[in-house]
Amino acid sequence: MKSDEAIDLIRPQLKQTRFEHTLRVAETAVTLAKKNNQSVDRMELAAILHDYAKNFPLEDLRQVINESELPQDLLLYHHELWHGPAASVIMEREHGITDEDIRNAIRYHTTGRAGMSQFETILFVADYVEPGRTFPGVEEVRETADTNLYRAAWMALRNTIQFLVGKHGSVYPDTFYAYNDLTLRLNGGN
Ligand code: DGI
Ligand code: FE
Ligand code: FE
Repeated sequence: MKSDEAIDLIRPQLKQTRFEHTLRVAETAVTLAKKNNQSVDRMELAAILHDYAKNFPLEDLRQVINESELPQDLLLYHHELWHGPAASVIMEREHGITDEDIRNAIRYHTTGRAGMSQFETILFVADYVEPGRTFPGVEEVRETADTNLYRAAWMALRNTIQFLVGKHGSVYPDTFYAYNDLTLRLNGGN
């Protein structure tokens, strides 16, 4: 799939503000891909597709997960966690996306996971720091992303965990696994 085909695919599925977010994520991810010698075209495609299922009815997302090989425990957690995994399945089944890096980047873009590839980490960070984001602390993560991709991902995970715990929410295990994995990778075991 080419990026203009991907844009035609997502545009009718997304609200205007979500579509604009997606274009900013793509631009940010492409910049980070260039800086880290990752494949620019594949990164752009992953970014354009990452929120494909974000505005789907929740019953549709639930059904996609139910009828897939995805872990069913996703359905016990916040519905915000459903659109990435669901999109990765739909892209493979209905749109012939077989590229593992692209599918994993889409699948794990919300939660992260232990052992994220550099490709996945770039989309994860780009989604967090795109210029439209105004989370508390985002500016520090944005600056860090320029020089230390994995530290930026660690900071984004830390902020998200703190945010979720602060509002007494649940945290999906993959988010903790991602945070712990990067803590060990960055600090060598502390
Ligand atoms: O789809 P976007 O808004 O672009 O961003 P996203 O896919 O990263 O969704 C982010 C929201 O999901 C984030 O603001 C918090 C929420 N969320 C709920 N439960 C969890 C979670 N995020 C993570 N990482 N882990 C959770 O368990
Ligand atoms: Fe998302
Ligand atoms: Fe997004």
